[in-house]
Amino acid sequence: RDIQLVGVPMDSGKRRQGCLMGPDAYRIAGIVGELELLGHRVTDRGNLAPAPHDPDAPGGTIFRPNAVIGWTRALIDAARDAMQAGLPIFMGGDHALSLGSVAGVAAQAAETGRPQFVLWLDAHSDFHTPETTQSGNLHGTPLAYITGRPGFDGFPPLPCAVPEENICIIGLRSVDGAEREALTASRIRCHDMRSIDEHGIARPLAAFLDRVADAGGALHVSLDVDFLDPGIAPAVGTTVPGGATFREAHLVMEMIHDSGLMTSLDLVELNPFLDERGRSAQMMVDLAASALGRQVFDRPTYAKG
Ligand code: DIR
Ligand code: MN
Ligand code: MN
Ligand code: MN
Repeated sequence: RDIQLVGVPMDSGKRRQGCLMGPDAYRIAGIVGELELLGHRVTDRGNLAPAPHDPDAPGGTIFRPNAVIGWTRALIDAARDAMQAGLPIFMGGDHALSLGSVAGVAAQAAETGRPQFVLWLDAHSDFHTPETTQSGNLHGTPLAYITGRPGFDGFPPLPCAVPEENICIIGLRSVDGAEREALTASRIRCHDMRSIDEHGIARPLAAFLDRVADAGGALHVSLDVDFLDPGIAPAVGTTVPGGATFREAHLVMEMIHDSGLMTSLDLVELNPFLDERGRSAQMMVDLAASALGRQVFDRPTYAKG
């Protein structure tokens, strides 16, 4: 496949700084070579910059809203462009980049007549609006923006909302009150860590992949470092204990590969300043490689649920 690496050194989605070093950490961890080894053509499109935006006043309840708006604007265009050239991997940068990456790929899918699906691998549900957020950090809001929830004044109008029923979240273990209420009222499929403990991670994923396949959908995968257990990926500002294990995470990626459905990927929230000799960056590159075909033996179809 033609893989398009898009560096997104975005740090304005939350107060703890360091994610702007993410794209370079993935490069140094060898993402280009690893994907080329799998037979892909890889183009590194370099790092994106935000669109011109008003300066953010210090203080305020929301952290750097105008910067996030500038990034969202730039990302919608960049995502559409990169989708036309191949399979984009958005190398973050914090999770606020997904306001733009998902909005852009969904717009592109709509143009080719394909419904957009989103697999959200995260400890958090990121379903706050700027009105319900308690932290004021917009990295907690992308799923609300891309499903068209109100409250995103000043943000680019959403070219094409993602239907709630086309979204599956796996890995949940930190959901705020307002998010829980909104999620319960929504048609988003949610799988918390308890349900993974009880039923395993393969079954809900296989069921979701079947739905994407049946619909002929485009599949965006958004991988937050904090989906993983902090023991295998410490380099994220919002670690939550009890995350996906090494094997659970790789199985998810291997099943995504076998499905042949993934059309775009976010690697988000890596903060190299918090890493231990690059091991979290390496972990994320290895997971991207699994999603793009690294395996021991070929498996023609993923195990159906
Ligand atoms: C929290 C944390 N729910 C917030 N969100 C994070 O700031 O709204 N998402 N870390 O990945
Ligand atoms: Mn997140
Ligand atoms: Mn998270
Ligand atoms: Mn949630």
